Formats: sequence, C-alpha cells, structure tokens
Amino acid sequence: SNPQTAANGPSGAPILPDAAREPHEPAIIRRKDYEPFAWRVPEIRLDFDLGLETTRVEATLKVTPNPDAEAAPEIRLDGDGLVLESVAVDGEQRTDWRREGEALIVPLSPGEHVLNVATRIAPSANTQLMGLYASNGMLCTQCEAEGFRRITFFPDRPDVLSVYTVRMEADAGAFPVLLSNGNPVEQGTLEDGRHFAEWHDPWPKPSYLFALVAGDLVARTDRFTTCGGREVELGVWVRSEDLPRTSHAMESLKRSMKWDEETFGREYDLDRFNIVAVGDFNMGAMENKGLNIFNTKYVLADEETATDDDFDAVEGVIGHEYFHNWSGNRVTCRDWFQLSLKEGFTVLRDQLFSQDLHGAAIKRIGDVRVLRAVQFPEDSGPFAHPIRPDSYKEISNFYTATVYNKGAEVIRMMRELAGEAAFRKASDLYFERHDGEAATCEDFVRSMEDGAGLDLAQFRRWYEQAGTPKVTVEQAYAGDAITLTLRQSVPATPGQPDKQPVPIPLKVALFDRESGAHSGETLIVLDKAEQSFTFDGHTSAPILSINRGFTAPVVIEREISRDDLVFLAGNDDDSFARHEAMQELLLAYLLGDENEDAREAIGTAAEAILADDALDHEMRAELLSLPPFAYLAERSEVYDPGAMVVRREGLKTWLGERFADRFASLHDTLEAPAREAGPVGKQARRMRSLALGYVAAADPAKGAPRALAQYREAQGMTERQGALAVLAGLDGPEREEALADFYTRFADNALVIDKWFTLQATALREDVLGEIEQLAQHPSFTMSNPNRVRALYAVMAGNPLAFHDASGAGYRMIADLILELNLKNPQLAARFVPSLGRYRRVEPGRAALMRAELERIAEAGELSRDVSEQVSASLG
Ligand code: 0A1
Ligand code: ZN
Repeated sequence: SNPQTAANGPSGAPILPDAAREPHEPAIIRRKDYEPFAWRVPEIRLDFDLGLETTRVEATLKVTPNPDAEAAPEIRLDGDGLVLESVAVDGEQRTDWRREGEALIVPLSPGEHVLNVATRIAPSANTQLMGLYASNGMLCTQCEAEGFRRITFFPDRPDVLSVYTVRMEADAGAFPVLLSNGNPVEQGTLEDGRHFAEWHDPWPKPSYLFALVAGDLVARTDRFTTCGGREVELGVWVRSEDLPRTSHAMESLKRSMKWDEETFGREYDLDRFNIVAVGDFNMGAMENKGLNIFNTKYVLADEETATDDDFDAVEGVIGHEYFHNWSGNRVTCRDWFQLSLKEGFTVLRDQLFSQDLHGAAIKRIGDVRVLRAVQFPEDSGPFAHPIRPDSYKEISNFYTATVYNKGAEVIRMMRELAGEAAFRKASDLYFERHDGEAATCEDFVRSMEDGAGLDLAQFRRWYEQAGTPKVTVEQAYAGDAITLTLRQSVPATPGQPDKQPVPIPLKVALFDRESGAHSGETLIVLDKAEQSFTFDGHTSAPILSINRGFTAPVVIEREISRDDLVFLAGNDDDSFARHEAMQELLLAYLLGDENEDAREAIGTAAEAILADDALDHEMRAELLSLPPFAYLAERSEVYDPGAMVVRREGLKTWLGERFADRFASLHDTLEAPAREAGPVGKQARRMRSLALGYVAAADPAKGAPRALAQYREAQGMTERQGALAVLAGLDGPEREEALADFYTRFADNALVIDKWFTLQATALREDVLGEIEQLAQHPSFTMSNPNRVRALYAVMAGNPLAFHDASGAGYRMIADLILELNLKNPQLAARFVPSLGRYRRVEPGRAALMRAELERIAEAGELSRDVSEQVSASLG
C-alpha cells in the first residue's frame, strides 16, 4: 500500500498535527486572493457507520472540471484530524494520492470522475464540538465554518455546492432516530439490532450546511401549509424529559414561516423542517438545510424555567435560523469574507420579525444596547474589522458582533434610504438574481441599487472601513432658521489609519419650545466630512431630536442643555430618542465630574417618567434602567472600573432613596398584574423587578425581605430570577435561603443551573471573585459544557468587581481559562481573549496586569489558531 498511509500511526491515529494546533504563525487568508475551485462537485453521497467511539464515513463524490476556473491536474480535498482508509477513482483503488499537511491531493485527468474516500473519525474524542461529536449520548454535527473537513475529505468552502444523499447506519437501541438534511427517502432494520435511514436533499448546498443527528430523541410535531400549498411536517427533537418545554419553539417556528412569507415573500422549500436541541454547542444555533441544530438554551422554554427574555430569545433565534433558509442557504456566500452577506441580513430579518410581533420600540432599544455594549468596544479595540473583513487567520474568530450586528445596521440603513417598499423590491431582486448561487456582499449592494433605485457608490465604504463613526453637532439659530452643522470622523483602526466619510442617514425632528411638539421628521444624509442643514420657520430656537430610531450606528456628540435633555426624556414621541435623552443624562453624570446638578436633572426626568401614565411599564422600566458597564467603559476616556462601580451603584442608591415610596408602591401594586398572561403581565414583571432593585439599593434591610417574598411567591422564572438577582447582590439569610432553594428546586435542569451560576457571578459583592473561585470547584461545574463555562466565566469577565479586581487575580483567572480550553475547545477559548484585549482603555495599573496575562498566553506555546490570532491582535 501507499507509504504515506503511515501518516496514520499504527493504531490508526493520525500522527499529523491537528489543523487546530499551530506550531508556527498561522497563515493569513486574504479576500483579494479569492480563486474559484478547479472542480465542481455536483453530487455527493455519504455512507455513515455511526458509533460514539468510532464512526466510519464513505464519501462518494461526483466531480467535474469547473469551467469558470483554471483546469488542474489534481483535486485538493480539505481534511482535519481524519484517519484515511482508502481512496478510489472511477472504481479503481488509488495509491498515487499525497498529503499536504491535513489536505488530501488526488491526481485526476480532465473530465468527469467518481471519487471514493473512506475515513474514520472518533466522535467521543471530539472536544472542539466541530465536525461530528457526541453530546449526552447522541451524535450531532456542526460544520460551519470549516467543520465538514473533520468528517470527510472535501473541498470545504462555501462556493462548492452539491446535492447530498446521506445514508446512516447505527445501533437501533442507542440511536433510534436518524436525521439528516432534506427529505427522508428510506429506512429499515438490519441484522444485529441495527437499522438505517437515508435522506436526500434536492437543493445544492455548500458543505457547511450539512448536518446529521443520531440519538434517542422524541419530537413535538406539527404541520405548516405554505402560501404555495406545500404541506410541511415540522419536528422539534429533544430528549424525552424536555418534551414539555418545546411548545414555544414550535409556535415560534410557525410564526417565523408565516412572517417570512408575508414580509419578504419567502416560502419554505422542503417537505420537512426539523430542529434538534443539543446540550453541548459552541454557539446559539445553526441553520443546516432542513435540519437546524440548536443550543438547548434557544429551544427549551416554559414559564417555570425560562424568563420572559428567554422566551423572546428562543423566538428570535428560531426566526434567525429559519430565515437563513433564504438568506444563507438558497443564496449562500462565495467565501467567508462575505459572512455578513448572510449574517447581517439575517440578523436584520430576525430583528424586524421580533419588532413586528412585540413592538418596535422596546426591541430597538434592546438591540442598540447590545450593539453599544458589544460591537462598539470591538470596533474601537485591537480586533476592529470591517463588516466584510479583508483577511483572517481563523474564520471562527469572525463570527463577531461587527459582522452580525453592525452588518444588520448597515443593511437597515439601506432600508431607511430606500423606504420599506423599495427595499422589499430590492430584496426580491436579490433573491431572484442569486438563487442557487454563492454570492458576495457586492452582489447584495448591486441588487439594492438596481431594485431600489439607489446610488450606493459611497455607501460601500460601510463594508470597507472599520470603526464607529463619530458625529458632532453644532446648532446656530438666526432669524427664524436653525442651522445644524454636522461633522463626521471615522477613527483609525488597526491597518486602516486613514478613513473616508461615509453616508450617515439621520432622522431628525425639531421640537417647538412653546407647544412641545414638532412638525414632522426629516431624514438628512450626512455624506461629507462637514455639512450644514438649515430648517426655517421656527419662531424660537427649537430642541433637536437626532438619530431618532437609531437610523445610523454612530456616536453622536452634541451640545445640548440639560433642560432640553430633560424635556426630550419626558416628551420625545420617538421612544428610542426619548430613551436616548435619558441615557445622555445618565452618561453625563456617570462619565463627567461628580455634579449635583447633573444628578438632579436625572431625578427630574425620572420623576416625569414615573408620573407618565401613557407609558407602559416595560418602557417605563427601560427608561429607568442604568447603562451597562460595558458601554460606560466604552465611553470613558480612561476606564477606572472600581470608581465606576462606586459611581453607578451610588446613583442607583440615590434614585432608590429619592423615589423610595414610589418604587415600594410599584412593587406592591404590580404584584397582581405581574401574574397576568400576555404583554400586560410581561410589562408588569419587568417594572416590578426593577423597582425591587431600587428598593434594595436604597435600603438592603427593606429590600431583602421583599425580594425573598417575591422569590417565594414567584409564579414563574421571570419573577423568581428577578428576585434572586437582587438577593444575590445582598448579604444575609434571605440570600442563602433563596440560592439554596433555587439549586435544589432545579437541580435536574441544566439551563436553570446555568442561571444559578450566572446570578452569583453577576453580583456586585465585595468578594465576588473569591465566590466565583468556589463556584468553579462546585460539583455541578464543568469545563466540558460551553453553556456552563459561559454561565460562570463570560459573566465573570463582564463583572467589573470580579474581572477588574485590583490584584489582577480576575485577569489571571481568565488567562488560565483560555489556556485550559486552548486546545480542548479553541473556539470557546478564543472568545475570552477580547476581554483582556481591552486593556488600552483601562487605567494604567490594571492595564499592565491585563497585558501581562496576554503575554503569558502568547508565550505558553502550542496555541490554537483561534487563540493565537486573538492574542496577537490584542497585543498589537
Ligand atoms: N450560522 C450560525 C452561527 C454559527 C456559526 C458557527 C457555528 O459553529 C461553531 C455555529 C453556529 C448562525 O448565524 O446562527
Ligand atoms: Zn446566522
């Protein structure tokens, strides 16, 4: 046999380095180097002999030369950690193949061929959770972005589209359910207690959308009839004990299908749509064609165990993955630099879906809060990249808030510029033009231009430049006219020292001081470095409301009096702008010099918000919520976490004292409404728990028994968690009772135990870092489950008292975690690096400690590509 078969050691274990291990500097992949693949693979058949310890895979590829590419005398197939058994071409065993690193190269003469490659893999040993892996005794796959090469040798790139036929054979007792993409074709029993199933997916797809699931699962089933009359069988597959928590997921799926028909004219295209919930998953969920695989966190929900926010997150993620069937699957990406083509668009689609279902205002405020707390810091940090990056070392590192959330904002701006109807026309054109193709962001922009009649020449800079633009606003009032002078600057980011102006659409309104009203909104587009806009007909200087609805993802700096902000916080008819005015008041106090008047203005605005009967309680709570630490850090010139905790929590206490009676009475009177079904109950629960937090901030001795009562009498997880979040930050027997009760009550529910870890790791307590150390030793803690790791450590990294402990012990804890997970689960490990990478913005003492931890990681040797790329970017 081929001497190179020795690439597999005597026991069959590969002796080649795993692709995830990078002894050298990882190579840089560049967008400008794109070349089409030399071959097409119109069809692939996969035969799986499934087992937890060993799985055998036989792949049969039909390959033909790609007429759009330069001809090649061989085919290069990606691989990663595979044990190669045999290679055949057109039915003949071949020995003239060779390996280049992990890749398999097979010489091929011109023309059509059938390639046969047999490999073996070890799902139980797969701790990276990429490729085929085991979770709670079941087998499942994750192939995006480059996981398919861990299953079989294949051109694992999104521009190679194939029709898949998959046959799975397994023990019928351990794996009674066998699922794959598309529609089921055949199933049957075999000898020795084994069985098989065959699935066929008629829609050509890239390898990253392949999926299979084998396990002891049960399904909630339902049906959906599409607008074109297709009967679709729906299934939500879970372990049997989880079945009672699947109805919300199923209802969300049906709502998603209907909404995409009505809003985007998109109809489903298979006879089956299956969702499987998996307990061990690196991300939220995955849009595999016809077989979405989900983190259990985004499927399972009932009132006992899931909060209102959890319910909304399930619905949003179900929508997101379902919407990918068109924006991602029917039209996919040419290469991974185009990731925002599917992700930005699909995030926008899921945001609009949630807005339509539950109201636009609250959803928009929440989405912008996430953008500012996560994406803005990324955009101003060492890992800043355009929504369409120019280069990467490890693509997994680019599943970022920039590609996803800023990507969505960029498409939202096009929608704003086009108007809803024209945007829909352009979206239809995009789907029609590129159906069945692997497209680019440029294709999308061109469809927007042609379909909506826009000129987006300059707008394309949003795809090219990183960094959050800053807009300053000056106002001059003369005669009866107000002139706004706007200046924009896009900050320098790594590799992009000089920036060009971008078009910034800003919705504005001018409030008349006397009447307190405005005479309509205008959309202005700032597309130069400096530009003036004049509005006449104002008999007195009006009050400017700008970037209403957050039409552009920018930072606005304007000179505005405190009184005018108080007016807008109490009266702006755009809920986002109203919320924004309140946030500006809060930021002015929290980021400025401690100032009695600034705090007083917050009190005046809060008074009006508490007294405004026209507000629902959810919006009231939204308006009265303090900005998250991540955004305060981002807006600080030099962030001093210790001082910020004192300032922010001090403000909370001050507000709690000032409105002590009001918050106590809200907590009392909202008890009954909080038990109601529907939006009224949800709104009441939100305000009630916020009020509880203010009561406790002002007077822990009053807060603790109130919180314990809310905990004990809670009718569902929203009330229970709301109470426990407050108690977790206090001292005393109430805290201990509730935490102990919570643990025993939900001991067998992993997702709720995650909350138990999270609630304690979030607490702003003096020795929270020591408590987190203890929690890491708790028998329920495990490094093998990503949800559990995030529940403790991702939360810890966001807790200013824990992470930024002045001793540096918090930074060391995160660095140790990164090193521990580095090879075991590189993706998960790499996600923790940016928290240390933000050291440039932190006061010098802590900054030095943070940087030292990054250096310690860099010197630790054998880093995964994921961690290595993040660490070297962070060190700059
Ligand atoms: N496309 C998915 C996100 C996703 C990406 C990578 C994954 O593997 C680690 C998993 C999921 C989405 O946008 O939902
Ligand atoms: Zn997505």
